[in-house]
Amino acid sequence: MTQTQDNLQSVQAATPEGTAPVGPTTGPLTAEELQLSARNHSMPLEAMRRDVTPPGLHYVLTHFDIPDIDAASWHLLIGGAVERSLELSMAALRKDPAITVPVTLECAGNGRSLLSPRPISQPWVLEAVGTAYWTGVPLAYLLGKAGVLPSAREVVFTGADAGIQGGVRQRYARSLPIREAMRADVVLAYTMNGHELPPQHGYPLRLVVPGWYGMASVKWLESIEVVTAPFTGYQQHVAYRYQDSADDAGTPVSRIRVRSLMVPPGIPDFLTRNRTLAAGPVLLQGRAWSGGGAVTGVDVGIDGAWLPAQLEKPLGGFAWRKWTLPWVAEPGEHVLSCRATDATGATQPLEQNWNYQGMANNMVQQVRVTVA
Ligand SMILES: Nc1nc2c(c(=O)[nH]1)N[C@H]1C(S)=C(S)[C@@H](COP(=O)(O)O)O[C@H]1N2
Ligand SMILES: [Mo]
Repeated sequence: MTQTQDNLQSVQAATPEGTAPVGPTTGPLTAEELQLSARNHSMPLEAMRRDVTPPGLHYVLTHFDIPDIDAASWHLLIGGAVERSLELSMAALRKDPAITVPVTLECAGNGRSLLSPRPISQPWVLEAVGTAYWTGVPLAYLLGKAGVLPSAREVVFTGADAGIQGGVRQRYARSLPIREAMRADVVLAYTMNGHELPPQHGYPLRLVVPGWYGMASVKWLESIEVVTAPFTGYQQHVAYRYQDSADDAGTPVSRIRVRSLMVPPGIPDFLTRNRTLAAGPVLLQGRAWSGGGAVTGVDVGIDGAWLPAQLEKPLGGFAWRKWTLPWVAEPGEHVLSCRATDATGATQPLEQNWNYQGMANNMVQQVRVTVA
């Protein structure tokens, strides 16, 4: 029996109903994690050479199955604490005023597999990120049309996808505080980089909430409900919380913490991904973003010594910013890293900030290179 199968058995033993959450582990990667990571791919870091991530290179995270939706018969329902409920077809939505917003989306679980002990879920390394231009109707426009009542507190977004998580049968649903929902840049998108949404990214319509971790951007959107009390659905109340332990109610995950990543220089070894680079001048480059405020600086660490990188203009308020740093690589082993700071003064930690669900681990990336 392989190591992975052994591990699968131990996970099943710990969860006799197959429903209880499995606690963090220092053991080898489990078969469940492998299964999730084969479905949900990340963005190869070399894609950061481009301002915009082609859909096939953009990360994907889908909790359940990708629905197969017939856009011709699909409708969006808007209701709850509104003056008038709306039922809109794709044809009707396409006639409404449209905006295009460049947005860096990042999964809140990015960096999870690097934590020790490691929470069992989608085992992202560092690359659960991507940047796209999303086009569609501003959410605030449609909420204005429906007429939000003064008693409104949150807006609940429900997708067409259903499944079971933590033993709870559910449709994927998340809420936003009314204040965030009324922001001018929150969009109900029907195109990604100018093309119809790919099935895995929410066809025919998805929400995109710039600056928030990806869980807020509900795909395969079917209904929008304005509510007068805090939403307590699974993905709001149980998942996506900063918890110290299983018993801690925790606090909700919202905006993306500041992070930068580097395009690993040189060429990789197939199996280990260790990098080999020729001696001489090389332009190190990467991207930095934050949902908290504009990125104000990126420092690049070369064997522990920090140098300020050159920043280019960001693509938008909540889209990544390119950075570069010229380096003269000398023969030997080197460790490269990058560390971003945003307008709130937040900077990336050098040590892991552990939490029970493995949320928002924005610890600085380290790239080992052999210069020969
Ligand atoms: N309906 C629905 N929306 C969803 C999800 C989902 O599983 N179902 N996953 C969320 C999570 S956790 C993330 S990180 C983003 C990922 O968006 P992407 O796959 O387009 O990159 O979608 C969010 N929206
Ligand atoms: Mo996510």
